[in-house]
Amino acid sequence: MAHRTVDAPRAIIVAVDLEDPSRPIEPELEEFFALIEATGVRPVDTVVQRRAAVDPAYLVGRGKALELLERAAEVHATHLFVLNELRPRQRRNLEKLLPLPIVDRTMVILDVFARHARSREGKLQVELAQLRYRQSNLLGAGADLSRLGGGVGTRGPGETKLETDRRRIAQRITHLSRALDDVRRARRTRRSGHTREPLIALVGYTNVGKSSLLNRLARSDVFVADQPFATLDPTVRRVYLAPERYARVVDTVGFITDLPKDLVNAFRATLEELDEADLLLLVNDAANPDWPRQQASVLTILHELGLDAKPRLALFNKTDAQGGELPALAGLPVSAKTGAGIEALRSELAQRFP
Ligand SMILES: Nc1nc2c(ncn2[C@@H]2O[C@H](COP(=O)(O)OP(=O)(O)OP(=O)(O)O)[C@@H](O)[C@H]2O)c(=O)[nH]1
Ligand SMILES: [Mg+2]
Repeated sequence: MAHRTVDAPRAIIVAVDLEDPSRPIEPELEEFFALIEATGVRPVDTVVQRRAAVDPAYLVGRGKALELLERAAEVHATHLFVLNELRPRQRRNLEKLLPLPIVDRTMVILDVFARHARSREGKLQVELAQLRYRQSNLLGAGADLSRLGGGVGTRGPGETKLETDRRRIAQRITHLSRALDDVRRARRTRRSGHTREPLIALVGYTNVGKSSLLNRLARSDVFVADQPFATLDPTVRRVYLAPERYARVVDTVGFITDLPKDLVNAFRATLEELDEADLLLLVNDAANPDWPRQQASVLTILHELGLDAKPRLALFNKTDAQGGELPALAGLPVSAKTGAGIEALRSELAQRFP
């Protein structure tokens, strides 16, 4: 046993609950914990304040901010994580009050993306989104994740000390954009050589089991994990539908509520794969009581991507782990884990692509 342990960064989380009945805070907080854990940081305490509107100066009221300071010291927090969108003024004020680096939700999502990107295109897209976010939020060296060491942001673009020099950030952005164009051109050329087999895209909220379904359908071995954004790069597998009939099924990045704009833009090219799909398989997680909220976000994002007219088929995955009743006819029940419903799905697809 090692005597010296490297302590994982410890997060104190702050959130304002706006008491909007259409947006209960619990599922959003739970999702935030999962995102934070995926960056290697341990959530140790949470401070939630209910109020009608966020405080323009400190996000929470000043009194609550002082309480936050106390609690952060008590639990030996190393970072402050903020659930709500943080304006530059609120960030600056909180920075003055608390001796902790501040990390917002977009930065967390970007960090998870950076950890999981494997392809050259994926890596370029994430670094570009991180730099753009830093630029547009005027995050100075103080807010730079990569200087914290340990968990958050160690995969960020900061290794090259770019953060100290805005002009070099701009240059790096230009360089990355060009490199990305090259990679995309190459991908397009590759794609134009493809067969006329129908293209089916798995879409849905992160962690609903899209990659697991692909594996079930294609008997493949694509990476699956119980964490947000396990998949970043589009993966295509050939799937058997019926004798001598196959489709190509593409699995891609999952969606999340309030997907940061910089990320939607960064991943637009990847998501363009969806434009070419003949059918979208809309995957829901039947075992997650929060699925209606997740489904609503997915529909919003598809709308923003201009994909409203695309034929779709809704699926409810994880039916093996689901307790309550599913709304009748809302979608095809399947389980990637047990294989239940998979043959029904296969024949439904075969019917759609005769
Ligand atoms: N019980 C149960 N668990 C499942 C099922 N399908 C997937 N899972 C689990 O759900 C978690 C997420 O599965 P993934 O296939 O990685 O989900 P994904 O939608 O590809 O997730 P991202 O790529 O991260 O967006 C894993 O722990 C899977 O083992 C299922 O049918 N039943
Ligand atoms: Mg996946």
